[in-house]
Amino acid sequence: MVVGESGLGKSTLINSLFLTDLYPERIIPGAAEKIECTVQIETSTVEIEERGVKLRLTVVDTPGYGDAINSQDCFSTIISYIDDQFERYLHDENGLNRRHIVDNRVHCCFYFISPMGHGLKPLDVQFMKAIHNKVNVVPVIAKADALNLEERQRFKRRVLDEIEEHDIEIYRLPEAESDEDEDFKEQTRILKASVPFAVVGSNQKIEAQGKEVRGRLYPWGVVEVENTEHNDFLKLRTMLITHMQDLQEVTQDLHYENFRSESLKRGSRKGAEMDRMDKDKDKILLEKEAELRRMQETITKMQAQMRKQSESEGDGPRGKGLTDVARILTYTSTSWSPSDPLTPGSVFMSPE
Ligand SMILES: Nc1nc2c(ncn2[C@@H]2O[C@H](COP(=O)(O)OP(=O)(O)OP(=O)(O)O)[C@@H](O)[C@H]2O)c(=O)[nH]1
Ligand SMILES: [Mg+2]
Repeated sequence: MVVGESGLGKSTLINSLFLTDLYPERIIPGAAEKIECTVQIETSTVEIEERGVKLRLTVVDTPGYGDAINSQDCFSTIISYIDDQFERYLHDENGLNRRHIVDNRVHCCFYFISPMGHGLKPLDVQFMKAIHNKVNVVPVIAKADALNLEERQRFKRRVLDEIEEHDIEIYRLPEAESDEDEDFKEQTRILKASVPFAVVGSNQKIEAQGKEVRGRLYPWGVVEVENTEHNDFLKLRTMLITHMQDLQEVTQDLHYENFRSESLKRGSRKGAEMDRMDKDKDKILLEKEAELRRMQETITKMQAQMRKQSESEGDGPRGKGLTDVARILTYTSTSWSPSDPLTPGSVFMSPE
């Protein structure tokens, strides 16, 4: 995934990385349109072959971020996209067809930093902090041709210092294992030292020293994209390819686990709430039953007392007694409350 301010060369870098033109008919919006521009997430699948190994990647481009006034919308769209992929994976993992899960989780996010400022902008800090627990963030200094080598080094140092200062967790390349060959160890050391990668992208082929290269033509010469002396493009590409497995593992073990446990917690909180509601319902039902039982007992006692009374007055067992019960029952249903139980004595205090 590529994220960053608009116009920093995200789409161009994707094209340069995968030698494709993802947007051959793209029209770059004018300034007036750019204000309206919101994040539009576009995904494309690319197949790359590296030393005979075919890799299929999903590239997620987020054009226009940072140029819209409503930057919070940009944030939430990208964050929702990342969460959605986790959610889908979790759903598939819990489903029946677990063998054929398509893993569309975001394993790596190139975060583009403008070379024009003095380091990170407040929005960069805010955004990186919002995603650093969800995805492997790889900071990238865009349009490195805007800086000379000295400025580039200074800028890199500053960005790293600010990342530390703000407790931003970026993706850390793992140390090479001791049994790896020396070349790989050296490569890892160089890659580690190059973070944040200062890159140049281009979709143009230019003639330089008799050969055609991807690059940018300036009056003073050509900046070659695939030249490690000119910029870190090749290092970024190497990092992505050689550490793809580690990026996936960190996503699985750290970011996805975070998401999964959060989602379980959310689920169990919901479950506990439902349990509590069920218990409350049971309690109310029990109270109602006890209430009914008490009423029933009162009525039975009253009936017995009435029967006794009418027998002693010489009336038949039915008649007056029944009307009294009817009256009492009406009374009971309107004014009886569990805290104010009627005693048979008070019931017989007939208003007449
Ligand atoms: N100088 C310089 N210009 C570049 C570089 N990469 C891209 N550009 C130019 O910057 C402009 C914007 O490039 P895009 O790739 O469209 O930028 P984006 O980040 O995708 O922009 P949005 O999609 O609007 O977010 C184009 O004119 C590119 O040619 C670079 O490394 N150096
Ligand atoms: Mg773009």
